[in-house]
Amino acid sequence: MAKYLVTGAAGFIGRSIAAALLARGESVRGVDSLITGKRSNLIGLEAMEFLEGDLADPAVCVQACHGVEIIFHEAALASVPRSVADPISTNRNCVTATLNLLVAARAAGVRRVVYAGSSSAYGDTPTLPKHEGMLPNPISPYAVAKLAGEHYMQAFARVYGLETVVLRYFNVFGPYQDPTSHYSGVLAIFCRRMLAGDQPTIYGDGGQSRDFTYIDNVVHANLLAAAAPAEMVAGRMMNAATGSRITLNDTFRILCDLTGYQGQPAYAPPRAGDIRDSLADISRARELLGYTPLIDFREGLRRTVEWYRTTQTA
Ligand code: UD2
Repeated sequence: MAKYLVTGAAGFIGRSIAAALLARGESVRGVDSLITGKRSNLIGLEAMEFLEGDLADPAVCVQACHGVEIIFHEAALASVPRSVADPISTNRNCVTATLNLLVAARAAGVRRVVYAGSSSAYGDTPTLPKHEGMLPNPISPYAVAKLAGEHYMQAFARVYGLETVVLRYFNVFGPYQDPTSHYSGVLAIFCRRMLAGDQPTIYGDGGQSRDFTYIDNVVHANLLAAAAPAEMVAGRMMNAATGSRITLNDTFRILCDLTGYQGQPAYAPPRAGDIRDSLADISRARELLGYTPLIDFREGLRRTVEWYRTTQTA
């Protein structure tokens, strides 16, 4: 019987958490609809019990939660522009799926759920860094959907005593992030294109900034959140990030060095729903989890470029 359930286990973040758990010798079940997750991401995770299914179907949630003690809920339909194009699908895969999972988790006697929140909840307010005491201000359907999941987590902690912990991720990047979709994260897209000698496109003037967070830091935060005493973390929400930011223009220049790309970026109009600046205050995660980032942005980007260099053929 699996002790841990990882939802979205064939996706970028879920697969990385599952790998870390397996490396520790834990028993892990993974569930994924394979809508955006990829079967190839399961290579190396053969010790994980894998269930293909859609959490928007309550029966799948029941099957996934059976016998489990702790859930890492990473399954989602990521991307702000995807949600602008199709808010119904984002709601189904982020909100309906999350509520179904919580209902099934409670019924199965699951002890703790660690939820992948999103920095998009803060919206486009000028205050930096973003701290957890700020009022949420979601401006895209994606941000609304991820924030609704946070509120469900907190409600299930208060009303049913489920130990839920929300980690608000800030622009996670690293190996296994899908670079092939128009809706992929910007660093995955840029790495792939620039390594292939193709021109990347910057939406807006490139002055927008992000607290890009290397995947190992987020995995670390999750493992800490699963292990922290309930009185410290149950029903709480905290940022998971690095606490530093960089603009897209500066990131492009670093990527030129790392990839050898010699051209200029193309510039296109800003995307609807986009946020200008994002930077986390990480003091709450430090205090509640003892979290400190393990890998800084430049080292993370170096490792990421190397991973794409060796795994992408075109
Ligand atoms: C949001 C969340 C992030 C995560 C993510 C999931 C914020 C601040 N961050 O990321 O935490 O939940 O959603 O999808 O809300 N861009 C280009 N060229 C490209 C692709 C993107 O210039 O080819 C720009 C894009 O317009 C944006 C920046 O790069 O200004 C980052 O875009 P992204 O899609 O990687 O992530 P973002 O910030 O929407």
